[in-house]
Amino acid sequence: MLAGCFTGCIDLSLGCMTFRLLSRLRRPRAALAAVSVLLVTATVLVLAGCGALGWPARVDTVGKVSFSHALQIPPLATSRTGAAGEKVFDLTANAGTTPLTDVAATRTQGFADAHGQHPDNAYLGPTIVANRGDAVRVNVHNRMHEPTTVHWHGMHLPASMDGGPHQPIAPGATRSPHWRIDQQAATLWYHPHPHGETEHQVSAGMAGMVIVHDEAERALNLPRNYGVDDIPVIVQDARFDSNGQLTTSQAGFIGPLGDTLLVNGTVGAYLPVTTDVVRLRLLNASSSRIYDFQFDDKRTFEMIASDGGLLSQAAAMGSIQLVPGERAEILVQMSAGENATLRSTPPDLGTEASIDASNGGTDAFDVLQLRAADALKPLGAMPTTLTPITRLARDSATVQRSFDLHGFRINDAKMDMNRIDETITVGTTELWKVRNSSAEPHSFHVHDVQFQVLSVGGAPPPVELSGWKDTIYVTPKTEFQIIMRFTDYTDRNLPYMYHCHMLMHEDHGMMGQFVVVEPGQSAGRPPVMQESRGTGSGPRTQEQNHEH
Ligand SMILES: [Cu+2]
Repeated sequence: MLAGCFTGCIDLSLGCMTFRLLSRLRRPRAALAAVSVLLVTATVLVLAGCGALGWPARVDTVGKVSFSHALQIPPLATSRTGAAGEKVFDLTANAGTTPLTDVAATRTQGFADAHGQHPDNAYLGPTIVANRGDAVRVNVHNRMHEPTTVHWHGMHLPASMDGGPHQPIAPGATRSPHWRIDQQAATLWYHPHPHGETEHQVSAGMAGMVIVHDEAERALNLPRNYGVDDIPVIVQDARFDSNGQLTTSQAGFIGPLGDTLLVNGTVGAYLPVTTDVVRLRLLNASSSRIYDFQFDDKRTFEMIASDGGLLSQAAAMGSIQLVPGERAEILVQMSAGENATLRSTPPDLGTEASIDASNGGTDAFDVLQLRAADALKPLGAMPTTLTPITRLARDSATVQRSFDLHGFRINDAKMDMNRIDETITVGTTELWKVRNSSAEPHSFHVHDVQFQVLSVGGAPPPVELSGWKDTIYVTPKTEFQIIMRFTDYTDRNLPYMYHCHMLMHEDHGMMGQFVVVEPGQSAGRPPVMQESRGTGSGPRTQEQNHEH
């Protein structure tokens, strides 16, 4: 047990705590002194046992959740028609309070529809729905007292519209990214991406869903009635202090882990079901936690879509594991009058037992109860053949790159906003070898494109990785080969990002930058950015800084 503590706690969690402390101390000498103190303290604490150290104890809420609150459904963002037929959305980024628990209103941050019924909303955000081919513009006005950005996770769009760390929105300012939706129907999402502040802002509530429709998806008999049979399921874990405020006080190597689940901002949520099939759009919007979703009665469900859209065939599955940032659409058959509980059982992190224990690998949760009405509206037979996926052939890749994930670094480098790490020529298909050479959990997310997984540790990918992906778990000591095609949107100066989507890792620099250039062009220079505030992740008071 103690040996397990040493591996699980000292190497991992302490490493991360050291990182956190270092990132908050500007003066190197002070940082060194702090680390020495920390190491001595750590030794004492380990000798005292692994119990109450700040790394998370095992969580198991199965059978303990009352399901007393109806699942909140994020409102649909309203839009108006702008110049040249643009579909224009107006969002605000807000700080405020939200009644998440019975203890007290929680200080949160989120997005609101400026013209919606809840213009001060400060947890999650409205769902943006658009069609393939739509020209969209999203005006994002920052009403907070801190800078933010809005990244369109999974969206294919120009680097200048991507909302990465190079596109900050200062307090009081508005940024208006606009682009044409040029990808297949999918469940995407938006969230802040300010360098060093992403974990703090996302875990305070800043996230929303984007649903893209297209003709191929509309031609299928799939549940498509938003909030009725087509349900956003935005899953986050949180930890509340005794005052009902969010805290990230307990963290493994993987990052902060909560003991309470929120679905669409609802604790203990149930969903009234009125149709014999429901489509759940599962989004893991947690900062660190990995879920393995399944039903209490072990019923199978049909997985119909991964990050980038529909699979070629519906896949009957008993469980689906999702890392932060990943999505899956599933169809669940329901019988009249029954209840079915979506759970998360201990995920397979592919790590040693001691590492599992401090990184959520032994945790279980009741997530969402589906409550079927006494009479259900039949939706008819669901399709099994969904949409053709053109496979990108391994030998079509003319460029190979390798990415080694270790510590909080990629290829032994920390994110530098002024350094372009990779230069990609437009029109090229590339094969990326992404390897986690450490013993700890990491993930990999690529902006701009959806990729296909060619192999996992040399074997063909499992069915859940058989479609279009933008985020994958990268199992320790395993190489994932992914293939992608860069078709357009060149900009030699403004980069896209690739990074671990465990937000604490990302904030600590586990990220790199690539530009897509014209043939023969070299990378330019990113615009000079002011140094990030460098506060990094971690617990800190989220001030209510509403502009009124
Ligand atoms: Cu990582």
